[in-house]
Amino acid sequence: MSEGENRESLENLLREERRFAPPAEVTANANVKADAYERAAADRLGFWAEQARRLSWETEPTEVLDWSNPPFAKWFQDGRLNVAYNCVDRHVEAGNGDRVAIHFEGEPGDTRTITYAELQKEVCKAANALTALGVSAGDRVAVYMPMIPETVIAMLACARIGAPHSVVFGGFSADALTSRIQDADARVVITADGGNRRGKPNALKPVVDEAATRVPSVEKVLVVRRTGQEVAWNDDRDVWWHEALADQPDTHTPQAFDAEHPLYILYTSGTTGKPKGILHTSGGYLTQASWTHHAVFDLKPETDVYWCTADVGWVTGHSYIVYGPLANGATQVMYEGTPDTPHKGRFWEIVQKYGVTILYAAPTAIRTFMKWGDDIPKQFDLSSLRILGSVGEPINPEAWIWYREAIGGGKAPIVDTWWQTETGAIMISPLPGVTTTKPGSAQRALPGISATVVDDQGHEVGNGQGGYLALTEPWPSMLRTIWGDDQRFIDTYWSRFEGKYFAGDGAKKDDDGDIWLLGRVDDVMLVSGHNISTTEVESALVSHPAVAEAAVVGAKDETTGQSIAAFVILRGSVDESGDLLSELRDHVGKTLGPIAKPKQVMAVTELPKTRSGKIMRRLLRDIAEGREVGDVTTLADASVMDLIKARSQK
Ligand code: 6R9
Repeated sequence: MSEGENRESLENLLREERRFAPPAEVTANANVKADAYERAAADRLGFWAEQARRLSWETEPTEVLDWSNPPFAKWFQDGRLNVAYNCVDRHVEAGNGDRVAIHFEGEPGDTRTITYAELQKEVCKAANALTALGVSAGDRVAVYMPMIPETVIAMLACARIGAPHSVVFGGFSADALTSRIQDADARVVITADGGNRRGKPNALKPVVDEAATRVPSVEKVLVVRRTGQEVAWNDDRDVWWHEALADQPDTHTPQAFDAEHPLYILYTSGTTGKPKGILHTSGGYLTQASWTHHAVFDLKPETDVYWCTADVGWVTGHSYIVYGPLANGATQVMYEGTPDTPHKGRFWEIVQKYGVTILYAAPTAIRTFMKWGDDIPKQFDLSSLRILGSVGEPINPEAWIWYREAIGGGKAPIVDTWWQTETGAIMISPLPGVTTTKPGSAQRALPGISATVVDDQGHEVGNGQGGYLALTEPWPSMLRTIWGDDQRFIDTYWSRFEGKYFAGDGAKKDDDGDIWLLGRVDDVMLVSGHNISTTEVESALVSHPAVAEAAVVGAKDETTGQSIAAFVILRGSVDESGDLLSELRDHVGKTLGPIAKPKQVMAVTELPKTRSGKIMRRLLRDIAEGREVGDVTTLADASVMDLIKARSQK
């Protein structure tokens, strides 16, 4: 390797030796066993053809993959199916209409129980209502909703009539909503008066009103009444959801669509540039969403109670609240609000109340619970939990251990699932009945998935080395393109390494060949010629008992190129002092080596995060380099930056 190449690959700093074998009873009853890896390796396409048979097809596909025009994949292309039929009707037809599909828990404490039979009726009515509003197959529908059952019903109704939905986070601004409506050219928007957040109604309709004024092509706005708050009304354009559905029959004949028919567009902001409309299609997407949900969460639809705490506006909500679990006939919990309303034990109260067995949450939430302390989950009976999932960011080993001990009773296996909006479904994860887990590592590509770590030249690195995560074979739920921009699709994902998908994440292989995700490559720090991962330095900081959360960035430095600036949230009871901050620097030095020692450590009370809980390091870089703070429109709470700025000027 030349010096240049050497400089480009990530240093391998963190050592984590703890190991956890799967519990014997999970292994004995696991949906997917160790042999799946060998079967899939021997015949990858045959493996996916087998998984496609989990679905009900109107016309069974005979062809698995057409990769004759890479990177434009076609999966199961001569198959035809209806996605909503697969998620709802077939369970009713199989005699499971009385099974609960959704236990809804509103933030104010109101509840609804919706069986599969009831869900079918609602989806049919909504599909009929959309058709009556003039929506037909291929038309795009924007969905701007709180976390309520109507959101799921709206998405399934769109899928049922072949109208791709574009769900926009209920927290995004009118600007963000406007650009997404425009880009997808949606003429119908489904929204609500508002949702409940932090103990009060949070208005949504005014944001849609503003967007609709700016995009005159919006013809109809369908409005769910959730909070009952006052709304402005445009008689030509606005329609109440309950009125539109009231007149409609509760039956609807599902039409089959081609496997490659567009199912949805979901915008991902990335770090720069205009948001990318990630396009997902039907047959391959649903196959992988369904199979991964079955395999990774080991779902037993008759007995499990599953809860994914994500917002539906994030891809995690699409694949692991709507399409995967419902395709599998799961019973799930859906919660409208925030984890600390009305009290900090809300999540655990819900787990206890419904007997949740499988919980899927984000590291940001886990670190927050850790900061609030063990005493809170201890007040609830969490013994029903048997599988714990993590998604969205690398999970720091200390947070992983806390999750396992304080929430999982020291026995529930943790599945750290790596994937992206673009991948559509989980790609790298332990299997709960198979994998001996390692805190902080997503470990291994799932059966049927080909992932590896490559160097700057695109060559696979050896064990113990770092580089870039790449996917080396197409997969069923892969994005098909960026909506309206094939060239950007090629440039963004398929041009960095010949013939491979570039995920944009740094990664390393450990001595066993297991994969550790190291953060976005845009965030990697270059200190005196060494590429250092944000994840590893943050994990080292979080492993100090005084630290609850940490974010690090590389700031311009005259002598070392970049130096490491750390922002830490201290645990509740800790007293912040100059001594402690220098102790933290030394702690990182001892854990990872002197090269990773932060030059500055700043104690803060909040970190800037997106709605899906990802730390926005670019904003912290602005602070560390003393610049004006950049675009904050996708922050969950934009006021956080003022707090941090005020601290940094002290
Ligand atoms: C599902 C989702 C994708 C990016 C991805 C990576 C990070 C997600 C992770 C993880 C380490 C995990 N990411 N899961 N990093 N370990 N288990 O999050 O989709 O919002 O598109 O984000 O999130 O950086 O590239 P999306």
